[in-house]
Amino acid sequence: MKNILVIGSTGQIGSELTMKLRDIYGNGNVVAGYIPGAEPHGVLAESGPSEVVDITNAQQIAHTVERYSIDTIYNLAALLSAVAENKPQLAWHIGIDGLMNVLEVARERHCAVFTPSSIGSFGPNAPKNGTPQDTIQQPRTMYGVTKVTGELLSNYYTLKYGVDTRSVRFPGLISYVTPPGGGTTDYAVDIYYSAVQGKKFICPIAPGTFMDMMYMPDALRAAIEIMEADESKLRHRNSFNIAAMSFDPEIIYGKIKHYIPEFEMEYQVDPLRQAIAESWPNKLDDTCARMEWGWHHHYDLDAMTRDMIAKLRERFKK
Ligand code: AKB
Repeated sequence: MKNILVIGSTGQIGSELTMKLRDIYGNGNVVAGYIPGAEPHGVLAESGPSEVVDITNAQQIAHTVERYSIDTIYNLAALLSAVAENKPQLAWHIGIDGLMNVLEVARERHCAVFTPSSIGSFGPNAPKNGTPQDTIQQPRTMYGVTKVTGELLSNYYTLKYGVDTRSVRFPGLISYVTPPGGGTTDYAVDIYYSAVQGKKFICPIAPGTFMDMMYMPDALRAAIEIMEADESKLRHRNSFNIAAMSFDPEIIYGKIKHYIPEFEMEYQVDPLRQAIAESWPNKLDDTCARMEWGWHHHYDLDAMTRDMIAKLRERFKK
């Protein structure tokens, strides 16, 4: 039985991953780590233990790992790409100084560590279509710089100290539960909220800009399956390309319009997000994840759209 600490448990991924981990490993065995001001609420607060764990505070991490005999840490603390571009020093402090704290505690107390990377770890010099697992990673954003550094640092701790570090490069994640804050792919979440609420969507990303995307249930499964994977079969660790679908704003708009014909969209391109999006791949090649640990996605754009619309209609009673 695992004892798990989720750092960043109230964020976009953490709020759902913590609950899924509790379903699998038991409510009492999954600690929701949070920072003051982002406390867990509702079922997340009531279903299991929670502790203040600021990733920039090594003592808080060590104390919680000790107190709950933690053996696995999901490190989800990060600033998303557009926010990180406006606060690069803070993005480094959380993404890399924070990761170093986690890895040091993991080394001393023999924990496995999952730290997500991203499609943002690639830059304009990587092949755009079918971006390979192992290729040039020269991002031009601070978000990407922290993601590549995080991949290398995690691999280093495995090679040097034998810490069991693993991760995946997440595409843009789409969910009806907790909204993302300050990412480049956020438009692909916001568009569903506008459609279901009967509002015209103002799209900040230009037509023709393709990015990888994934429905949250697939992303949660990936994070859990990579940590459960047979270590002897892994040739890679940090970090695996994973993919499910790739689209531009026109394609997702067309798909939603199929189910909500009156839906309207207009473009007002945000230069910062557009520049970031153009520097990222169009579509990753995730063959290595499929071969080494059996990764496969369940949701394509159509299945995701039907589910998102149904869940949001239920929420907004439309
Ligand atoms: C972002 O847009 O910053 C994230 C990501 C793709 O890593 N969703």
